[in-house]
Amino acid sequence: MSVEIYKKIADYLVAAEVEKREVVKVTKVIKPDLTVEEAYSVQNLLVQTKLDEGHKIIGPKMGLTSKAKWDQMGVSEPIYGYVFDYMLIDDGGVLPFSDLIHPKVEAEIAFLIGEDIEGPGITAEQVLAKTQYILPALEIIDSRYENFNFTLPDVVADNASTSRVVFGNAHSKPNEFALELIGATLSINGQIKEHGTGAAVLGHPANAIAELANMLARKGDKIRKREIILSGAITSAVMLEVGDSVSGKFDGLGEVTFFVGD
Ligand code: OOG
Ligand code: MG
Repeated sequence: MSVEIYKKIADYLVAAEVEKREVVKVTKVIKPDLTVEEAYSVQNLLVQTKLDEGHKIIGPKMGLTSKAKWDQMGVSEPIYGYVFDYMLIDDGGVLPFSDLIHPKVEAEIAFLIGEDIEGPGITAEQVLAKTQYILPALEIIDSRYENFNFTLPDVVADNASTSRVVFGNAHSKPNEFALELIGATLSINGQIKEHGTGAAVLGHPANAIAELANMLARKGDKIRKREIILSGAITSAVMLEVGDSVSGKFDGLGEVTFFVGD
């Protein structure tokens, strides 16, 4: 019985993404008592649907890892979702606005993983030792829910609003920087919209990756070699419009940009 309802919710959310239309949150119209654990079962089915369609996982991602995001979204617990190959946009490339519903952008620090990381009990130090490179990134989130209005189980079921990602071309070794001290700015059309530091992400972005490994361990899963993982937005997300020229600048890590086309 429950598997049927999880599948119904997964299909509801995949259809919203494919048809590029917002829907009412699951806890309002399908299952008011959906728990976070059940929501991850829905997410598993949604991910499986995409795998069955031939899409490949680039890596899991963390979300809701900073106070700025907690205050903006009204949900204050870290979550994870999955980034797929069809979501990638080249650094300096174009995001067609008409492909999405109501996109927002976030500045994030990404980790290219050099060795499998299997929880529980993983620490930030272990994550850094198994990280090959650090990359600057911009994530484009596009909640399938109207007005980005959701509860924790809703957003987990919706693959953590994951939609598109731009990874920067610059690669840095993790030991070259104190990631918690890196300053990041998010600018649109040359104007700074948001700024923050790496420490905003659970004290240190590697803590977010460690937390991810420990959360994945609860379902018998792990972080895999060669995955590229977003550690979560440093600042609030910013709404995008056609014609926006977007830039994320990270001290020492470099810049990543994209343009919003129609
Ligand atoms: C959920 C996704 C959050 C992040 O980096 O915090 C996220 C949302 O805000 O819609 O990707
Ligand atoms: Mg994000």
